[in-house]
Amino acid sequence: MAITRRELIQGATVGGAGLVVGGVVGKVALGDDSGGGGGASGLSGQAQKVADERGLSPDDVTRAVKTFVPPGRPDMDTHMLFCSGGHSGQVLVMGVPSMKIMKVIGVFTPEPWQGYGYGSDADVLITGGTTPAGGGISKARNTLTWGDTHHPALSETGGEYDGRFLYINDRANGRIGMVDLRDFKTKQVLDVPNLDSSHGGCFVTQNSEYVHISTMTPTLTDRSRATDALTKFPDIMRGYSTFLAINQETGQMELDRSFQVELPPYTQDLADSGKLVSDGWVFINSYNSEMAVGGNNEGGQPLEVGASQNDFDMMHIINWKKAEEVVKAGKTTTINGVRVIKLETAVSEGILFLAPEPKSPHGVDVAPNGEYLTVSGKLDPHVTIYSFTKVKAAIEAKDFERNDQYGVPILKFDSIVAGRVEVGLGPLHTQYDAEGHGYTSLFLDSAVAKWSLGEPYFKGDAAFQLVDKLKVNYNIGHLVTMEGDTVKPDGKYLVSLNKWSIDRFPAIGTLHPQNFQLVDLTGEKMDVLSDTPIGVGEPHYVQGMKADRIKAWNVYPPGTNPMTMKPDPEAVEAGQERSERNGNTVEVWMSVKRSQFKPDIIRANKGDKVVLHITNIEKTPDATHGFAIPRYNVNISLDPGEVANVEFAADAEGSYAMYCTEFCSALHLEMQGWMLVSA
Ligand code: RUQ
Ligand code: CUA
Repeated sequence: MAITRRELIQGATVGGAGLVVGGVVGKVALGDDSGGGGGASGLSGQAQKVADERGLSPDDVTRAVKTFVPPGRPDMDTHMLFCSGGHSGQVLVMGVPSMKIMKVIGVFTPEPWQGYGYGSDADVLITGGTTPAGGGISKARNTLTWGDTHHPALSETGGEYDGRFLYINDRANGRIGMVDLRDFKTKQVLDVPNLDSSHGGCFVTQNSEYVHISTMTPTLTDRSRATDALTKFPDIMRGYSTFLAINQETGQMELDRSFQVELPPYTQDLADSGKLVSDGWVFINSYNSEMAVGGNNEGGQPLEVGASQNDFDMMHIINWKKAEEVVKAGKTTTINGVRVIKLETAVSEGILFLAPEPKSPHGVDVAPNGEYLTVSGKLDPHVTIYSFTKVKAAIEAKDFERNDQYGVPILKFDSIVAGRVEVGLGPLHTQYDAEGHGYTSLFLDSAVAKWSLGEPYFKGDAAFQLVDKLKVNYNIGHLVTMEGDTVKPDGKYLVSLNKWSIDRFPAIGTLHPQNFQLVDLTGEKMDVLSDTPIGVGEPHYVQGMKADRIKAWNVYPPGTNPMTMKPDPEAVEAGQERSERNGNTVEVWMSVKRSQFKPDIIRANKGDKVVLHITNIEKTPDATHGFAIPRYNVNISLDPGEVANVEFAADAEGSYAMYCTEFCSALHLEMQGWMLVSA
């Protein structure tokens, strides 16, 4: 049974193409239940009857056929979305075009089904989650019970997704998590020094040398100066662009190989990595270069007014390859456990430059060829497209307008802009297809604008033109095209991430779900294929990857600890189970399989330390077992082959019926045992 299924799943990723082509799809698409006949022009027989009964128009039927995934055809979800779960602190994995949620991955909050966050050694929320050096308030952060997952960043090789790791930042608390795509589990939560918050600055460099994360609100690195923080804001607050070095084997971020570039205390916002011609550079847009601090209750202006004074804010342009050399040369200062290139050094070494961006900018998105950088102005109906070639030439020629108050050179707007396109109201984010189109979300218009880039994609009058506009429902924030952040977008679909849904779903209370709209990009006009309610968090941003890039393990080799993906020294095989008492420590080596725990009785005295090493000795995929101890908040999940180590104090006496939380077999309810804690 299991082998058949595995073959099917492998068929989906390896040999799936054979299933898709040929007569199978043709027959289903035409809805001919007799298995023959049926014309490409329309429906026949029963399919037409059903469409009529349900009041479906021919367009509805076409959309349904484009998105329907028949039972048992996993290969037909050609792409996978990795979605931030917003305030849920989790990541959602969804299939495209089905738009079905396949997985919820706990990152910054516990995920009960997978036993994530309940005290096993796989619980990086408790055992990790702080910087080795302590990021100032790490202890307080350890008690955090939520995070705001924001910008997912899939690892890349040569600017293409490689299906190895996923990084995601915590907007609220300046942390970053790493999900291992071998088993889709979170392996690291890092509390990034000198970052109190972060927004859209999370991405990987072209070959995943680094994952980047930058401050949003500037940081008070000397926490003892809170009283002066707002009055001496320009002097004592700073931004930080962080390059976290990635271990290529494990995906772990290694702080001792990482560095930061200190930035002016503007509010650094969205960021993106250079690619191909611009590899080695990063771009961070900012707002509030006015350095407004609010204070409407202390005689000041509201922040929204103070931060909207300037006609231009500043895009930060950082040469990270050069920064790497400066770090190697030792020209850094260690602040809170990380090497920092101070602002003066960044200027004198030619690492940091600024470029004017119009009207409360949002988003900086690098085109697939690395040449174009698109910035939106939230208060400007245009997108501005910069040319990297021009940026580089201006830097080399030292063609600067002036320096800002920190001495950072500001490039001349007119000498680096390639084009501007009037797209509509409230432009935010841009994605691309492979043919040289940009797709920009318009928050105020509730629309997606499709427009053309310049050469080599479009020449002369055809360049920088609005091509199409699509209404979405409603208030779009981000949007994503498949592989749209890479050098090779796979532009068949776009997903519009809408903040509001108002009337799109049945009434389910005063807070409506957010709405992911799947958009077909293959026709001349963009077309909305489906609405998908998302009732979790505020799913903020998403990356979409070809499904066949995922090389997830089907089952762990026996005795694997997911934290290392290697054999766990405490793993047991059948027959090796035992318990030992050593002073006040009770240590148990337990196996689990259908349908028993062995040993199934644990005896402890009140005050003992209990250490459990639990091995799921099953080899069959999906033969997962849970292990829960009521009232002790112990809730572990063990996939076949997996080992978990748990430690807790037996501090409450009584008899506790441990049980398997997974409906694993006909005798699942009998998969139970006792923990007896005596006075
Ligand atoms: S950024 S507003 Cu991802 Cu638009 Cu948060
Ligand atoms: Cu194991 Cu239920």
